[in-house]
Amino acid sequence: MEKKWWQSSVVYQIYPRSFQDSNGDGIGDIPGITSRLEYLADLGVDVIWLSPIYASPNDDNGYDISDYQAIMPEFGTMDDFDRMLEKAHSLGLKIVMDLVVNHTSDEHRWFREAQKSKNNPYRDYYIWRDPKPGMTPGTPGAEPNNWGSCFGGSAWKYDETTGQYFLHLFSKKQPDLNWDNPKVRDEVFNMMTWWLDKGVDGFRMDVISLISKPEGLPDGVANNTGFAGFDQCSTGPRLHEYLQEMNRRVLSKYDIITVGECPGVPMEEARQYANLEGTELNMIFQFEHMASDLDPAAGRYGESKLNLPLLKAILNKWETGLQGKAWNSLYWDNHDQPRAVSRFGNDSDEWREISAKMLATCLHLMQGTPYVFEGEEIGMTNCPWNSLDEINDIESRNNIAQNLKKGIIREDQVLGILRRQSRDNARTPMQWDAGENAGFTTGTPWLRINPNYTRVNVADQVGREDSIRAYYKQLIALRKHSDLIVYGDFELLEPESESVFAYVRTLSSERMLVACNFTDQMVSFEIPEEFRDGKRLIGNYEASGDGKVLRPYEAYAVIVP
Ligand code: TEU
Ligand code: CA
Repeated sequence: MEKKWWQSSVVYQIYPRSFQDSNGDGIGDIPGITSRLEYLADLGVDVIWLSPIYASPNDDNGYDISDYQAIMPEFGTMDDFDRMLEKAHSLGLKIVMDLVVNHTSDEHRWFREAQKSKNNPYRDYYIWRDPKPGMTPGTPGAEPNNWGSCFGGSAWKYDETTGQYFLHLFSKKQPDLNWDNPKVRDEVFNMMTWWLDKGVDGFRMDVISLISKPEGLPDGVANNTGFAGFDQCSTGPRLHEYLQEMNRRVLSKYDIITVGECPGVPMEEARQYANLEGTELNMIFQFEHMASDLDPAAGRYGESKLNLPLLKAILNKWETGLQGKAWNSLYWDNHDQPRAVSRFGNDSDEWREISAKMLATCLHLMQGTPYVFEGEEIGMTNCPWNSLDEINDIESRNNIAQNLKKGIIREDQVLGILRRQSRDNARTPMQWDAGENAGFTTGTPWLRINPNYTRVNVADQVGREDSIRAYYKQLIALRKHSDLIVYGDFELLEPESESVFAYVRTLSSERMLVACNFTDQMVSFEIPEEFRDGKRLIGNYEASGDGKVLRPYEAYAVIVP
């Protein structure tokens, strides 16, 4: 396999709104990021993925863009961006932008124009349809099909001015772009080229799997959570054509990293999106493991419980299914998901540090490019929300309301679901120290700061050799000097075990065993004979065990030449 720099890289995701405020308005910003670049360089990551920083009315916190070539005023100026980019590059850090082109904000100039009339030159930048024949426009049932928005309700909004509906798979203020229109593709490709010519090092592509809509926009299979349409839109008829055109006209001209966010994409499609010939993207985020603990009837905003055999089966499927055919990404969480240590580990004071290190060992020693979400490296946890009023996230608020209305959940379940599942668990401000507002802001933070910031913060961990952050540094450094970790084949051991996640990596004669205990109990795990006298690469307990058991949340890696 031809080696590429992004295959041995580690990516760190910043949610700018919550990372570091520099001017006391309680909102993270670009100068704040610039002031923390040395912290990231010291961690050893190679690439920083910035969630959107473009002009936006923030209906979906920046994923609703009103100008792709302007910086959101709350985050700073284009000069601030240029200074950050230059300093990042001087520290050997690459900057990846979040490309959100399945939809724009309804405040984008294009949509403002499109809304004016049916024959406006920008009308066909978006997806407009007449009301269902015989139905009263604007009333339930008159929508062009049964598609639901990911944020609750119908995926269609009626526009009185022109008597038509427009499609929005996300919020009403995020109208979907019409990628079948070559003018839209030209606009997007020109914008991408503009950012790449400024020196950015790649793109994370927001729901890129949804940009090609099916002919005739047929009804989808309505599921309990109401979001029909995903099944129809995921990897639509011209998706690969559009990505290959994007690659030909833009991506192939630069030495960059690209990752597509692809909810609902099956293996055979993923092999095409992330093929090793490089005709589309470098890699994708698959989502299957993100549903491994969910109740299918209620979806994201219902009850959830870790199912380790299922989680292992899914990760094994993606490790072996892409091996030698396409490149994998590895992640436990991001700005849309609950915090990893709360969801897959144990966020009690007793077990938080050891289980966070176990999760990091399990993920970072698999095959693929690992992603670290801001705060994951210090074991930040879900937040003990007191009420729905504290929640900012449009998806949480709308889906909880919808599930309550449909009787899928009860009122007395809401707080527990928010504390386990809300996207805001990932969006509480970064915990830098035990001082005022966790060192995030001198003002009033835009979102509640997790009260455990006095115990979980960067200052407590930088310089402490047994900290989670020090462990992440070790893991990240390992990847830099090991083709076995980057390219080795993956083989799952003990698939049925409900407590142990163990696997072997192989590259020519070198083999590595990784063993992880996902429970707070001591469990039996006989180290395979061939690894008995192997060299311990890393472990989250001071000394190695006896090779017959795994202590609570124990993780280690052993290598044999
Ligand atoms: O998320 C896409 C997506 O599928 C979301 O539904 C996400 O996976 C979901 O929140 C999980 O429950 C992307 C962005 O990451 C997200 O922040 C945006 O809200 C969304 O697209 C629309 O741009
Ligand atoms: Ca600020």
